[in-house]
Amino acid sequence: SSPSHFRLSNSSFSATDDPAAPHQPFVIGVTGGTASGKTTVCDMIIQQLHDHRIVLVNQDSFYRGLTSEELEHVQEYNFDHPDAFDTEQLLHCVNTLKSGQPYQIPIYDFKTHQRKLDAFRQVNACDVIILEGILVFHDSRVRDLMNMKIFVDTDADVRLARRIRRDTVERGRDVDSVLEQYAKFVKPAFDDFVLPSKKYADVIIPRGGDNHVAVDLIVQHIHTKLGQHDLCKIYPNVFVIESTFQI
Ligand code: UZR
Ligand code: MG
Repeated sequence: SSPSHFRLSNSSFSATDDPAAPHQPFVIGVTGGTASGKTTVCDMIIQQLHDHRIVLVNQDSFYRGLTSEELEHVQEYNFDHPDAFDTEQLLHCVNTLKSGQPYQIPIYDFKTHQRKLDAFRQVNACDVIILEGILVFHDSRVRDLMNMKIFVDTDADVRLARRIRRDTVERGRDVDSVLEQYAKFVKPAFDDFVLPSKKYADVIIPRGGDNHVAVDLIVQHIHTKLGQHDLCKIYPNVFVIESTFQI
């Protein structure tokens, strides 16, 4: 390479704040009530961070498949309770990705309430992990893996309206069953588990995906933490090496 070029690693960020520690992915947790716009906010962040390797891990993927007995009484099953998720496996997934190794994420089917037996989504080493879901702030071990915690705060009536539309159009349900489940499980679990987890947030985004200013600010912060972007702007001659992670 030309001597006029400096060589830098792209990642000045270290999750432990120890300059000698190996670089680890930056982990962002995104939570909020059902249909608050979590996935939209994540998609907007991902679009704007296109120059980094990002993996989106959705807590929904870690729903336990229901047993045949549970399936017989599916109206009684509480999908909004922390026990509905395999949190041990979620921890294993994020820890594996943080250590720079790939992971096979299960695929959950909302129509059958089962995991696909023969299919996975393979995700590879990355610079940023976004961990999204209604209860990702519930378990302190999961929270402790996060470098930045975002709570998407959208009014309950807006969320219910979206939830009805989504569950009938995308998840194969009828309006009556959505409303019944909302009153019986979704709202009480929001009050008991989701809302109390707001206190752990570093950033609270009002109005979810409609809030472009908030998403821009978050993306700027991540760029700063990851280093590369601003260095390229300030020192256009600086040569940035693609990646320093070992797979
Ligand atoms: P988001 N859920 C289902 O409707 N069916 C399932 O098989 C598994 C989960 C719902 C769950 C929760 N609750 O409110 C929602 N119910 O998915 C979480 N009832 O998904 O974060 O995208 O809103
Ligand atoms: Mg979602």
